[in-house]
Amino acid sequence: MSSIITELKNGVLHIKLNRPDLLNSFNRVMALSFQEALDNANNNDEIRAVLVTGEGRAFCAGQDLQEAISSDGPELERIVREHYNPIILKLRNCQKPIVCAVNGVAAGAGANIALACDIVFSAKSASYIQAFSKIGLIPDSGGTFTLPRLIGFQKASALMMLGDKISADEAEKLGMLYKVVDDEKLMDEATACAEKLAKMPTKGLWLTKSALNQSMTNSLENQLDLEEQLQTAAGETYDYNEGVNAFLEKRKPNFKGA
Ligand code: T3D
Repeated sequence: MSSIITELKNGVLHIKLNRPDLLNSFNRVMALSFQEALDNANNNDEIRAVLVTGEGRAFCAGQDLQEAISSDGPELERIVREHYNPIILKLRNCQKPIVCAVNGVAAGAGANIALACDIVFSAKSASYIQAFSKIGLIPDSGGTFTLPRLIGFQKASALMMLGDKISADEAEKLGMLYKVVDDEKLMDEATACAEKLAKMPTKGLWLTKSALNQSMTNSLENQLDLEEQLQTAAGETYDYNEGVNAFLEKRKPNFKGA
């Protein structure tokens, strides 16, 4: 059984984490397969958006702790360097928008991988746990970068130190995610969003994501310079021309993603 299932449909690469018996926790094979799927999303022009979700009752319980303590398994340093760091960089640097449908509990690296996606939908029954402190670890997978920027330093400190489980509604209220939806509507809503993105100007969306990525660390002056540079690049795309012409001609645009 493959630990990552992929399917390309209507311009969207669906990526499903598939180790449901272990709540989709990551072992090395799954981490490397996930990276491969993200590389494919980035490099294949037919893919214009990505949708990540989990099989079964969980989204992802983070690192497979059996593997982490096994003498045959990769040591902790390699797990972070070769599994989670590349996953987060590939999510943030993927030139296609990434929607995440959190279908159940998201713990440890599983929570921080979800938060690194561009638009996060959550099932109402899902929950979020910065589980690391409970086993003496620090939050990895970009958590110490992303979470304080999403919800503020104080709330992030408390969630990371206490390791409390929070509900989807609470996570939405804190600003951790885009939208909570009823469980039975989760996949329909998240798929509709990904399919909508897949018909939009892909290059423009990537330039937007790139600007947002850099806004995390830039000064206002540097960010304004960056906007000038990226707007110039956006103005050179086919889709910009098509968008303006369609508006003026009062018709629907037909974006190519170029
Ligand atoms: O080397 C390193 O570790 C560095 C990398 C760090 C990155 C990290 O992600 S560290 C954080 C690792 N994750 C956790 O600490 C979370 C562990 N899991 C849980 O706390 C709970 O399972 C949940 C809160 C996520 C869900 O609880 P519940 O009660 O709904 O389910 P459960 O009964 O605990 O789990 C169901 C099964 O999945 C169970 O197996 P069994 O008894 O049916 O055979 C459980 O052992 C297994 N499972 C759940 N999480 C993991 C796991 N097995 C291995 N690794 C897991 N992370």
